[in-house]
Amino acid sequence: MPSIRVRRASDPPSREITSESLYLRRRELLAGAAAGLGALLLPGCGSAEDRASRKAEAPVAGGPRVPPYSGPGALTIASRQDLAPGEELTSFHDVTHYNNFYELGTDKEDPSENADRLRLRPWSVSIEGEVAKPGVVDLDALLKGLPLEERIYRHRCVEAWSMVIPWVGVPLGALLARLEPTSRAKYVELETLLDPEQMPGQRRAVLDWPYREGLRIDEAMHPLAILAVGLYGRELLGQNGAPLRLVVPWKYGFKGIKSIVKIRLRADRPRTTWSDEAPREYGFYANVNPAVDHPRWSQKRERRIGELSRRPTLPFNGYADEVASLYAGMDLEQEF
Ligand SMILES: Nc1nc2c(c(=O)[nH]1)N[C@H]1C(S)=C(S)[C@@H](COP(=O)(O)O)O[C@H]1N2
Ligand SMILES: [Mo]
Repeated sequence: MPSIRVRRASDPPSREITSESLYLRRRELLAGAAAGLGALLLPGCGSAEDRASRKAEAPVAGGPRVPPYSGPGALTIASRQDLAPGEELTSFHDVTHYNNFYELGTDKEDPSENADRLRLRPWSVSIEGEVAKPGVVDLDALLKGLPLEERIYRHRCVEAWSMVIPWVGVPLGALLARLEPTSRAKYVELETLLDPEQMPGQRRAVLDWPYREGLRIDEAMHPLAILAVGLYGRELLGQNGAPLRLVVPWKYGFKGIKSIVKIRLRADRPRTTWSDEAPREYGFYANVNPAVDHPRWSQKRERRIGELSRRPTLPFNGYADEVASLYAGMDLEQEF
């Protein structure tokens, strides 16, 4: 993030206030248009990959559900989610081609170009520290029996852009419970794969590899925190952190560590990559907070990828009702 230049789009004129019925009718029209577009894209033209991204090119607006997916890598999803009123999904193409994953390159298009270097199976995860049975576990065994849930979350990068992403994953809390944390476990530390063969970005000391992240145990147990294995109904692609990545929607995107190979329960707070790199710029908590600017840019507004205008950033990325109580009594300007 040191190399980021935030685009300064001129602020848009304030939006017209639309009555609810007008708004709902507009949603229906858009949903109808999206369905019609899908029907026109007949199979047989272009690769499956091409079709999938083209079909998703038009943002899915106001449809009650994420469009069903049955191509390669389709996941069996136990519970699906409706799209919140007024929310539009960011297109599959944008979600998979505008990425931050410095191990695969520092430009936004680099991760999608380098993702095929990752060997996603077999994949093992080292379970360490304050747990009943530490050890190295195969990923499929680790997740076995945990029903996959679809979670449509806003994603707010610290660089002041955002997306709406239909993740597929399991609650982090459910997985941690399985590991039987000891009473001394107060924090969770997560680590990304270290392998310059698969991750060419690690050949340069852009960051202190491997990428590390962490959460307080109560944050980790919060029902909104998930480990994602997919998005848009299908297995994660390498660029999004396959085969296992963290999603904590009320925090800046850099907390969402990708391609996880280690989960360590700890009594003390773990060091984390970005906060070690620039402690004044990236805190341990990294809760989305429009009242605390990044030292080099404002956090008051954000650009939703695929849209022209910028929108206000919401405290805790709009999840304050669910998560603000985790931080009761804390000074969020100091502990950012
Ligand atoms: N290992 C690792 N995890 C990472 C990053 C990274 O560079 N390396 N970038 C972070 C940042 S800054 C963001 S915004 C999100 C981006 O996730 P996405 O590309 O799936 O949208 O991943 C986060 N996780
Ligand atoms: Mo980010």
